[in-house]
Amino acid sequence: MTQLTFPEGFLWGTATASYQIEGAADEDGRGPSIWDTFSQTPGKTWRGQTGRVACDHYHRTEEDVALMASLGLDTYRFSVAWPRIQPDGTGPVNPAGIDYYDRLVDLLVEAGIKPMPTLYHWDLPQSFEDRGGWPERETAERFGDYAAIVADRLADRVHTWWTLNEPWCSAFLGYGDGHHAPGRTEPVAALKAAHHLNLAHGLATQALRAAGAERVSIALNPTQPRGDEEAVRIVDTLANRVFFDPILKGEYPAELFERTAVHTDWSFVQDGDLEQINQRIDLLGVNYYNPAWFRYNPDAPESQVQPGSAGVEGYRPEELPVTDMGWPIEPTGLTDLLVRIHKDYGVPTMVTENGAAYPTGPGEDGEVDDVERVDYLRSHIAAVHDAIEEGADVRGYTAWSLMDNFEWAFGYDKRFGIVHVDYATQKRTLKSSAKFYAKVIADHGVER
Ligand code: IFM
Repeated sequence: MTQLTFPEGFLWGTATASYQIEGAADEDGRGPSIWDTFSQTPGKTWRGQTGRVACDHYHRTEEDVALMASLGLDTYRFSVAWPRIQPDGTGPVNPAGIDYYDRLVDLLVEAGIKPMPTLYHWDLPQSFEDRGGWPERETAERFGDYAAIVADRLADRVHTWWTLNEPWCSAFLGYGDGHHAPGRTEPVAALKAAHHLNLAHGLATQALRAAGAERVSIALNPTQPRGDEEAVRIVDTLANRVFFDPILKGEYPAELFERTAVHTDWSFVQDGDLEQINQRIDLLGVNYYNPAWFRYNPDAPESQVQPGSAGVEGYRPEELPVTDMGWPIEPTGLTDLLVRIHKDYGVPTMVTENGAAYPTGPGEDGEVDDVERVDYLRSHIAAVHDAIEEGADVRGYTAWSLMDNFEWAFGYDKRFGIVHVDYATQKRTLKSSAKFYAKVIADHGVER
């Protein structure tokens, strides 16, 4: 075994998201979000489960921050629920909502953990969706206002801000194949949503800077495509460069317009939008779980999730092991992705999510020995080290997730936590992976 040591200042964190852990869905003035509506719609989530109670983190915040401190975390990436701050998405601030995050930030700072809020992790106030949702420009504009409200209160203590989490999911799962809220299946709406999410990022970045934010970023979930050259280029354009290029270069790739011309002429991109989007960011957040494989086949129909993808078909190599999500395990994909972003865009990165679902629960002795997750984390942390060795400027690693939680359409069936949650009692138990991760943090490195 060789000990791989990380550069000084490299940060170790965990991440969660408001709707996945908080619960308290109707408390202290929180308004409904698209995920409340979607999860209460029959057939949309596993066993009709919702985030109404989730991990009850809203009432157990102190206990959970103490848990984080016991792991020695440098950072914690949580998300702010827009419907707690502005129950209708616009208009007056709900004092109890902003007070809640103010207290969370204080608790983190007291525990020596750098707070990293994400402003949007999918819980759009329902009132926006009632007026058209992300395909409407108004949603992006109001997001800028909301960012200013949150930053005004928290910016003095926040280490790094993340405007959006995985806008690909919001646009293409939310409005393309409909597996996520709001559950629409409209290709044009998905493309409009992608643009308005980019615009929302740009407007929020400017609002955050104006309020004195020190570091601003966005957490993307780029696909790491593998397969033949043609298919890889197309997927990269449609799924990755639709975000990378406007945010980091101020342009959309011409091939994106060509391949989606069957759906739209993109006239919803207004003069000046690309300048608004192309704001300086301090680093790029990269969420990575697995690569995806594609081949070019001129007869393949467009996949519903990705408008413009006609001619590309996905496949899965049989030989790779998979997690409980059925996602193949391939750590080199993370190295390749980080190195590629470094080479093509020259921006520092942070791994803002990485982890694996496994069902392991407590044994007779009460211990949760999730050996597969330990292997997954070990190999992927080593893959980050490989990327650094290859020249990528990677500033940190964030395990998804701190605790088991509401895994969207999969409900509570899939467990990503390094901390086990017994949903009947809300008891938290450190899994072997949490103990392993605490040692990685203490050693500032991992053995391979
Ligand atoms: O749980 C999600 C998270 O909300 C966003 N990224 C992927 C995770 C696992 O599916």
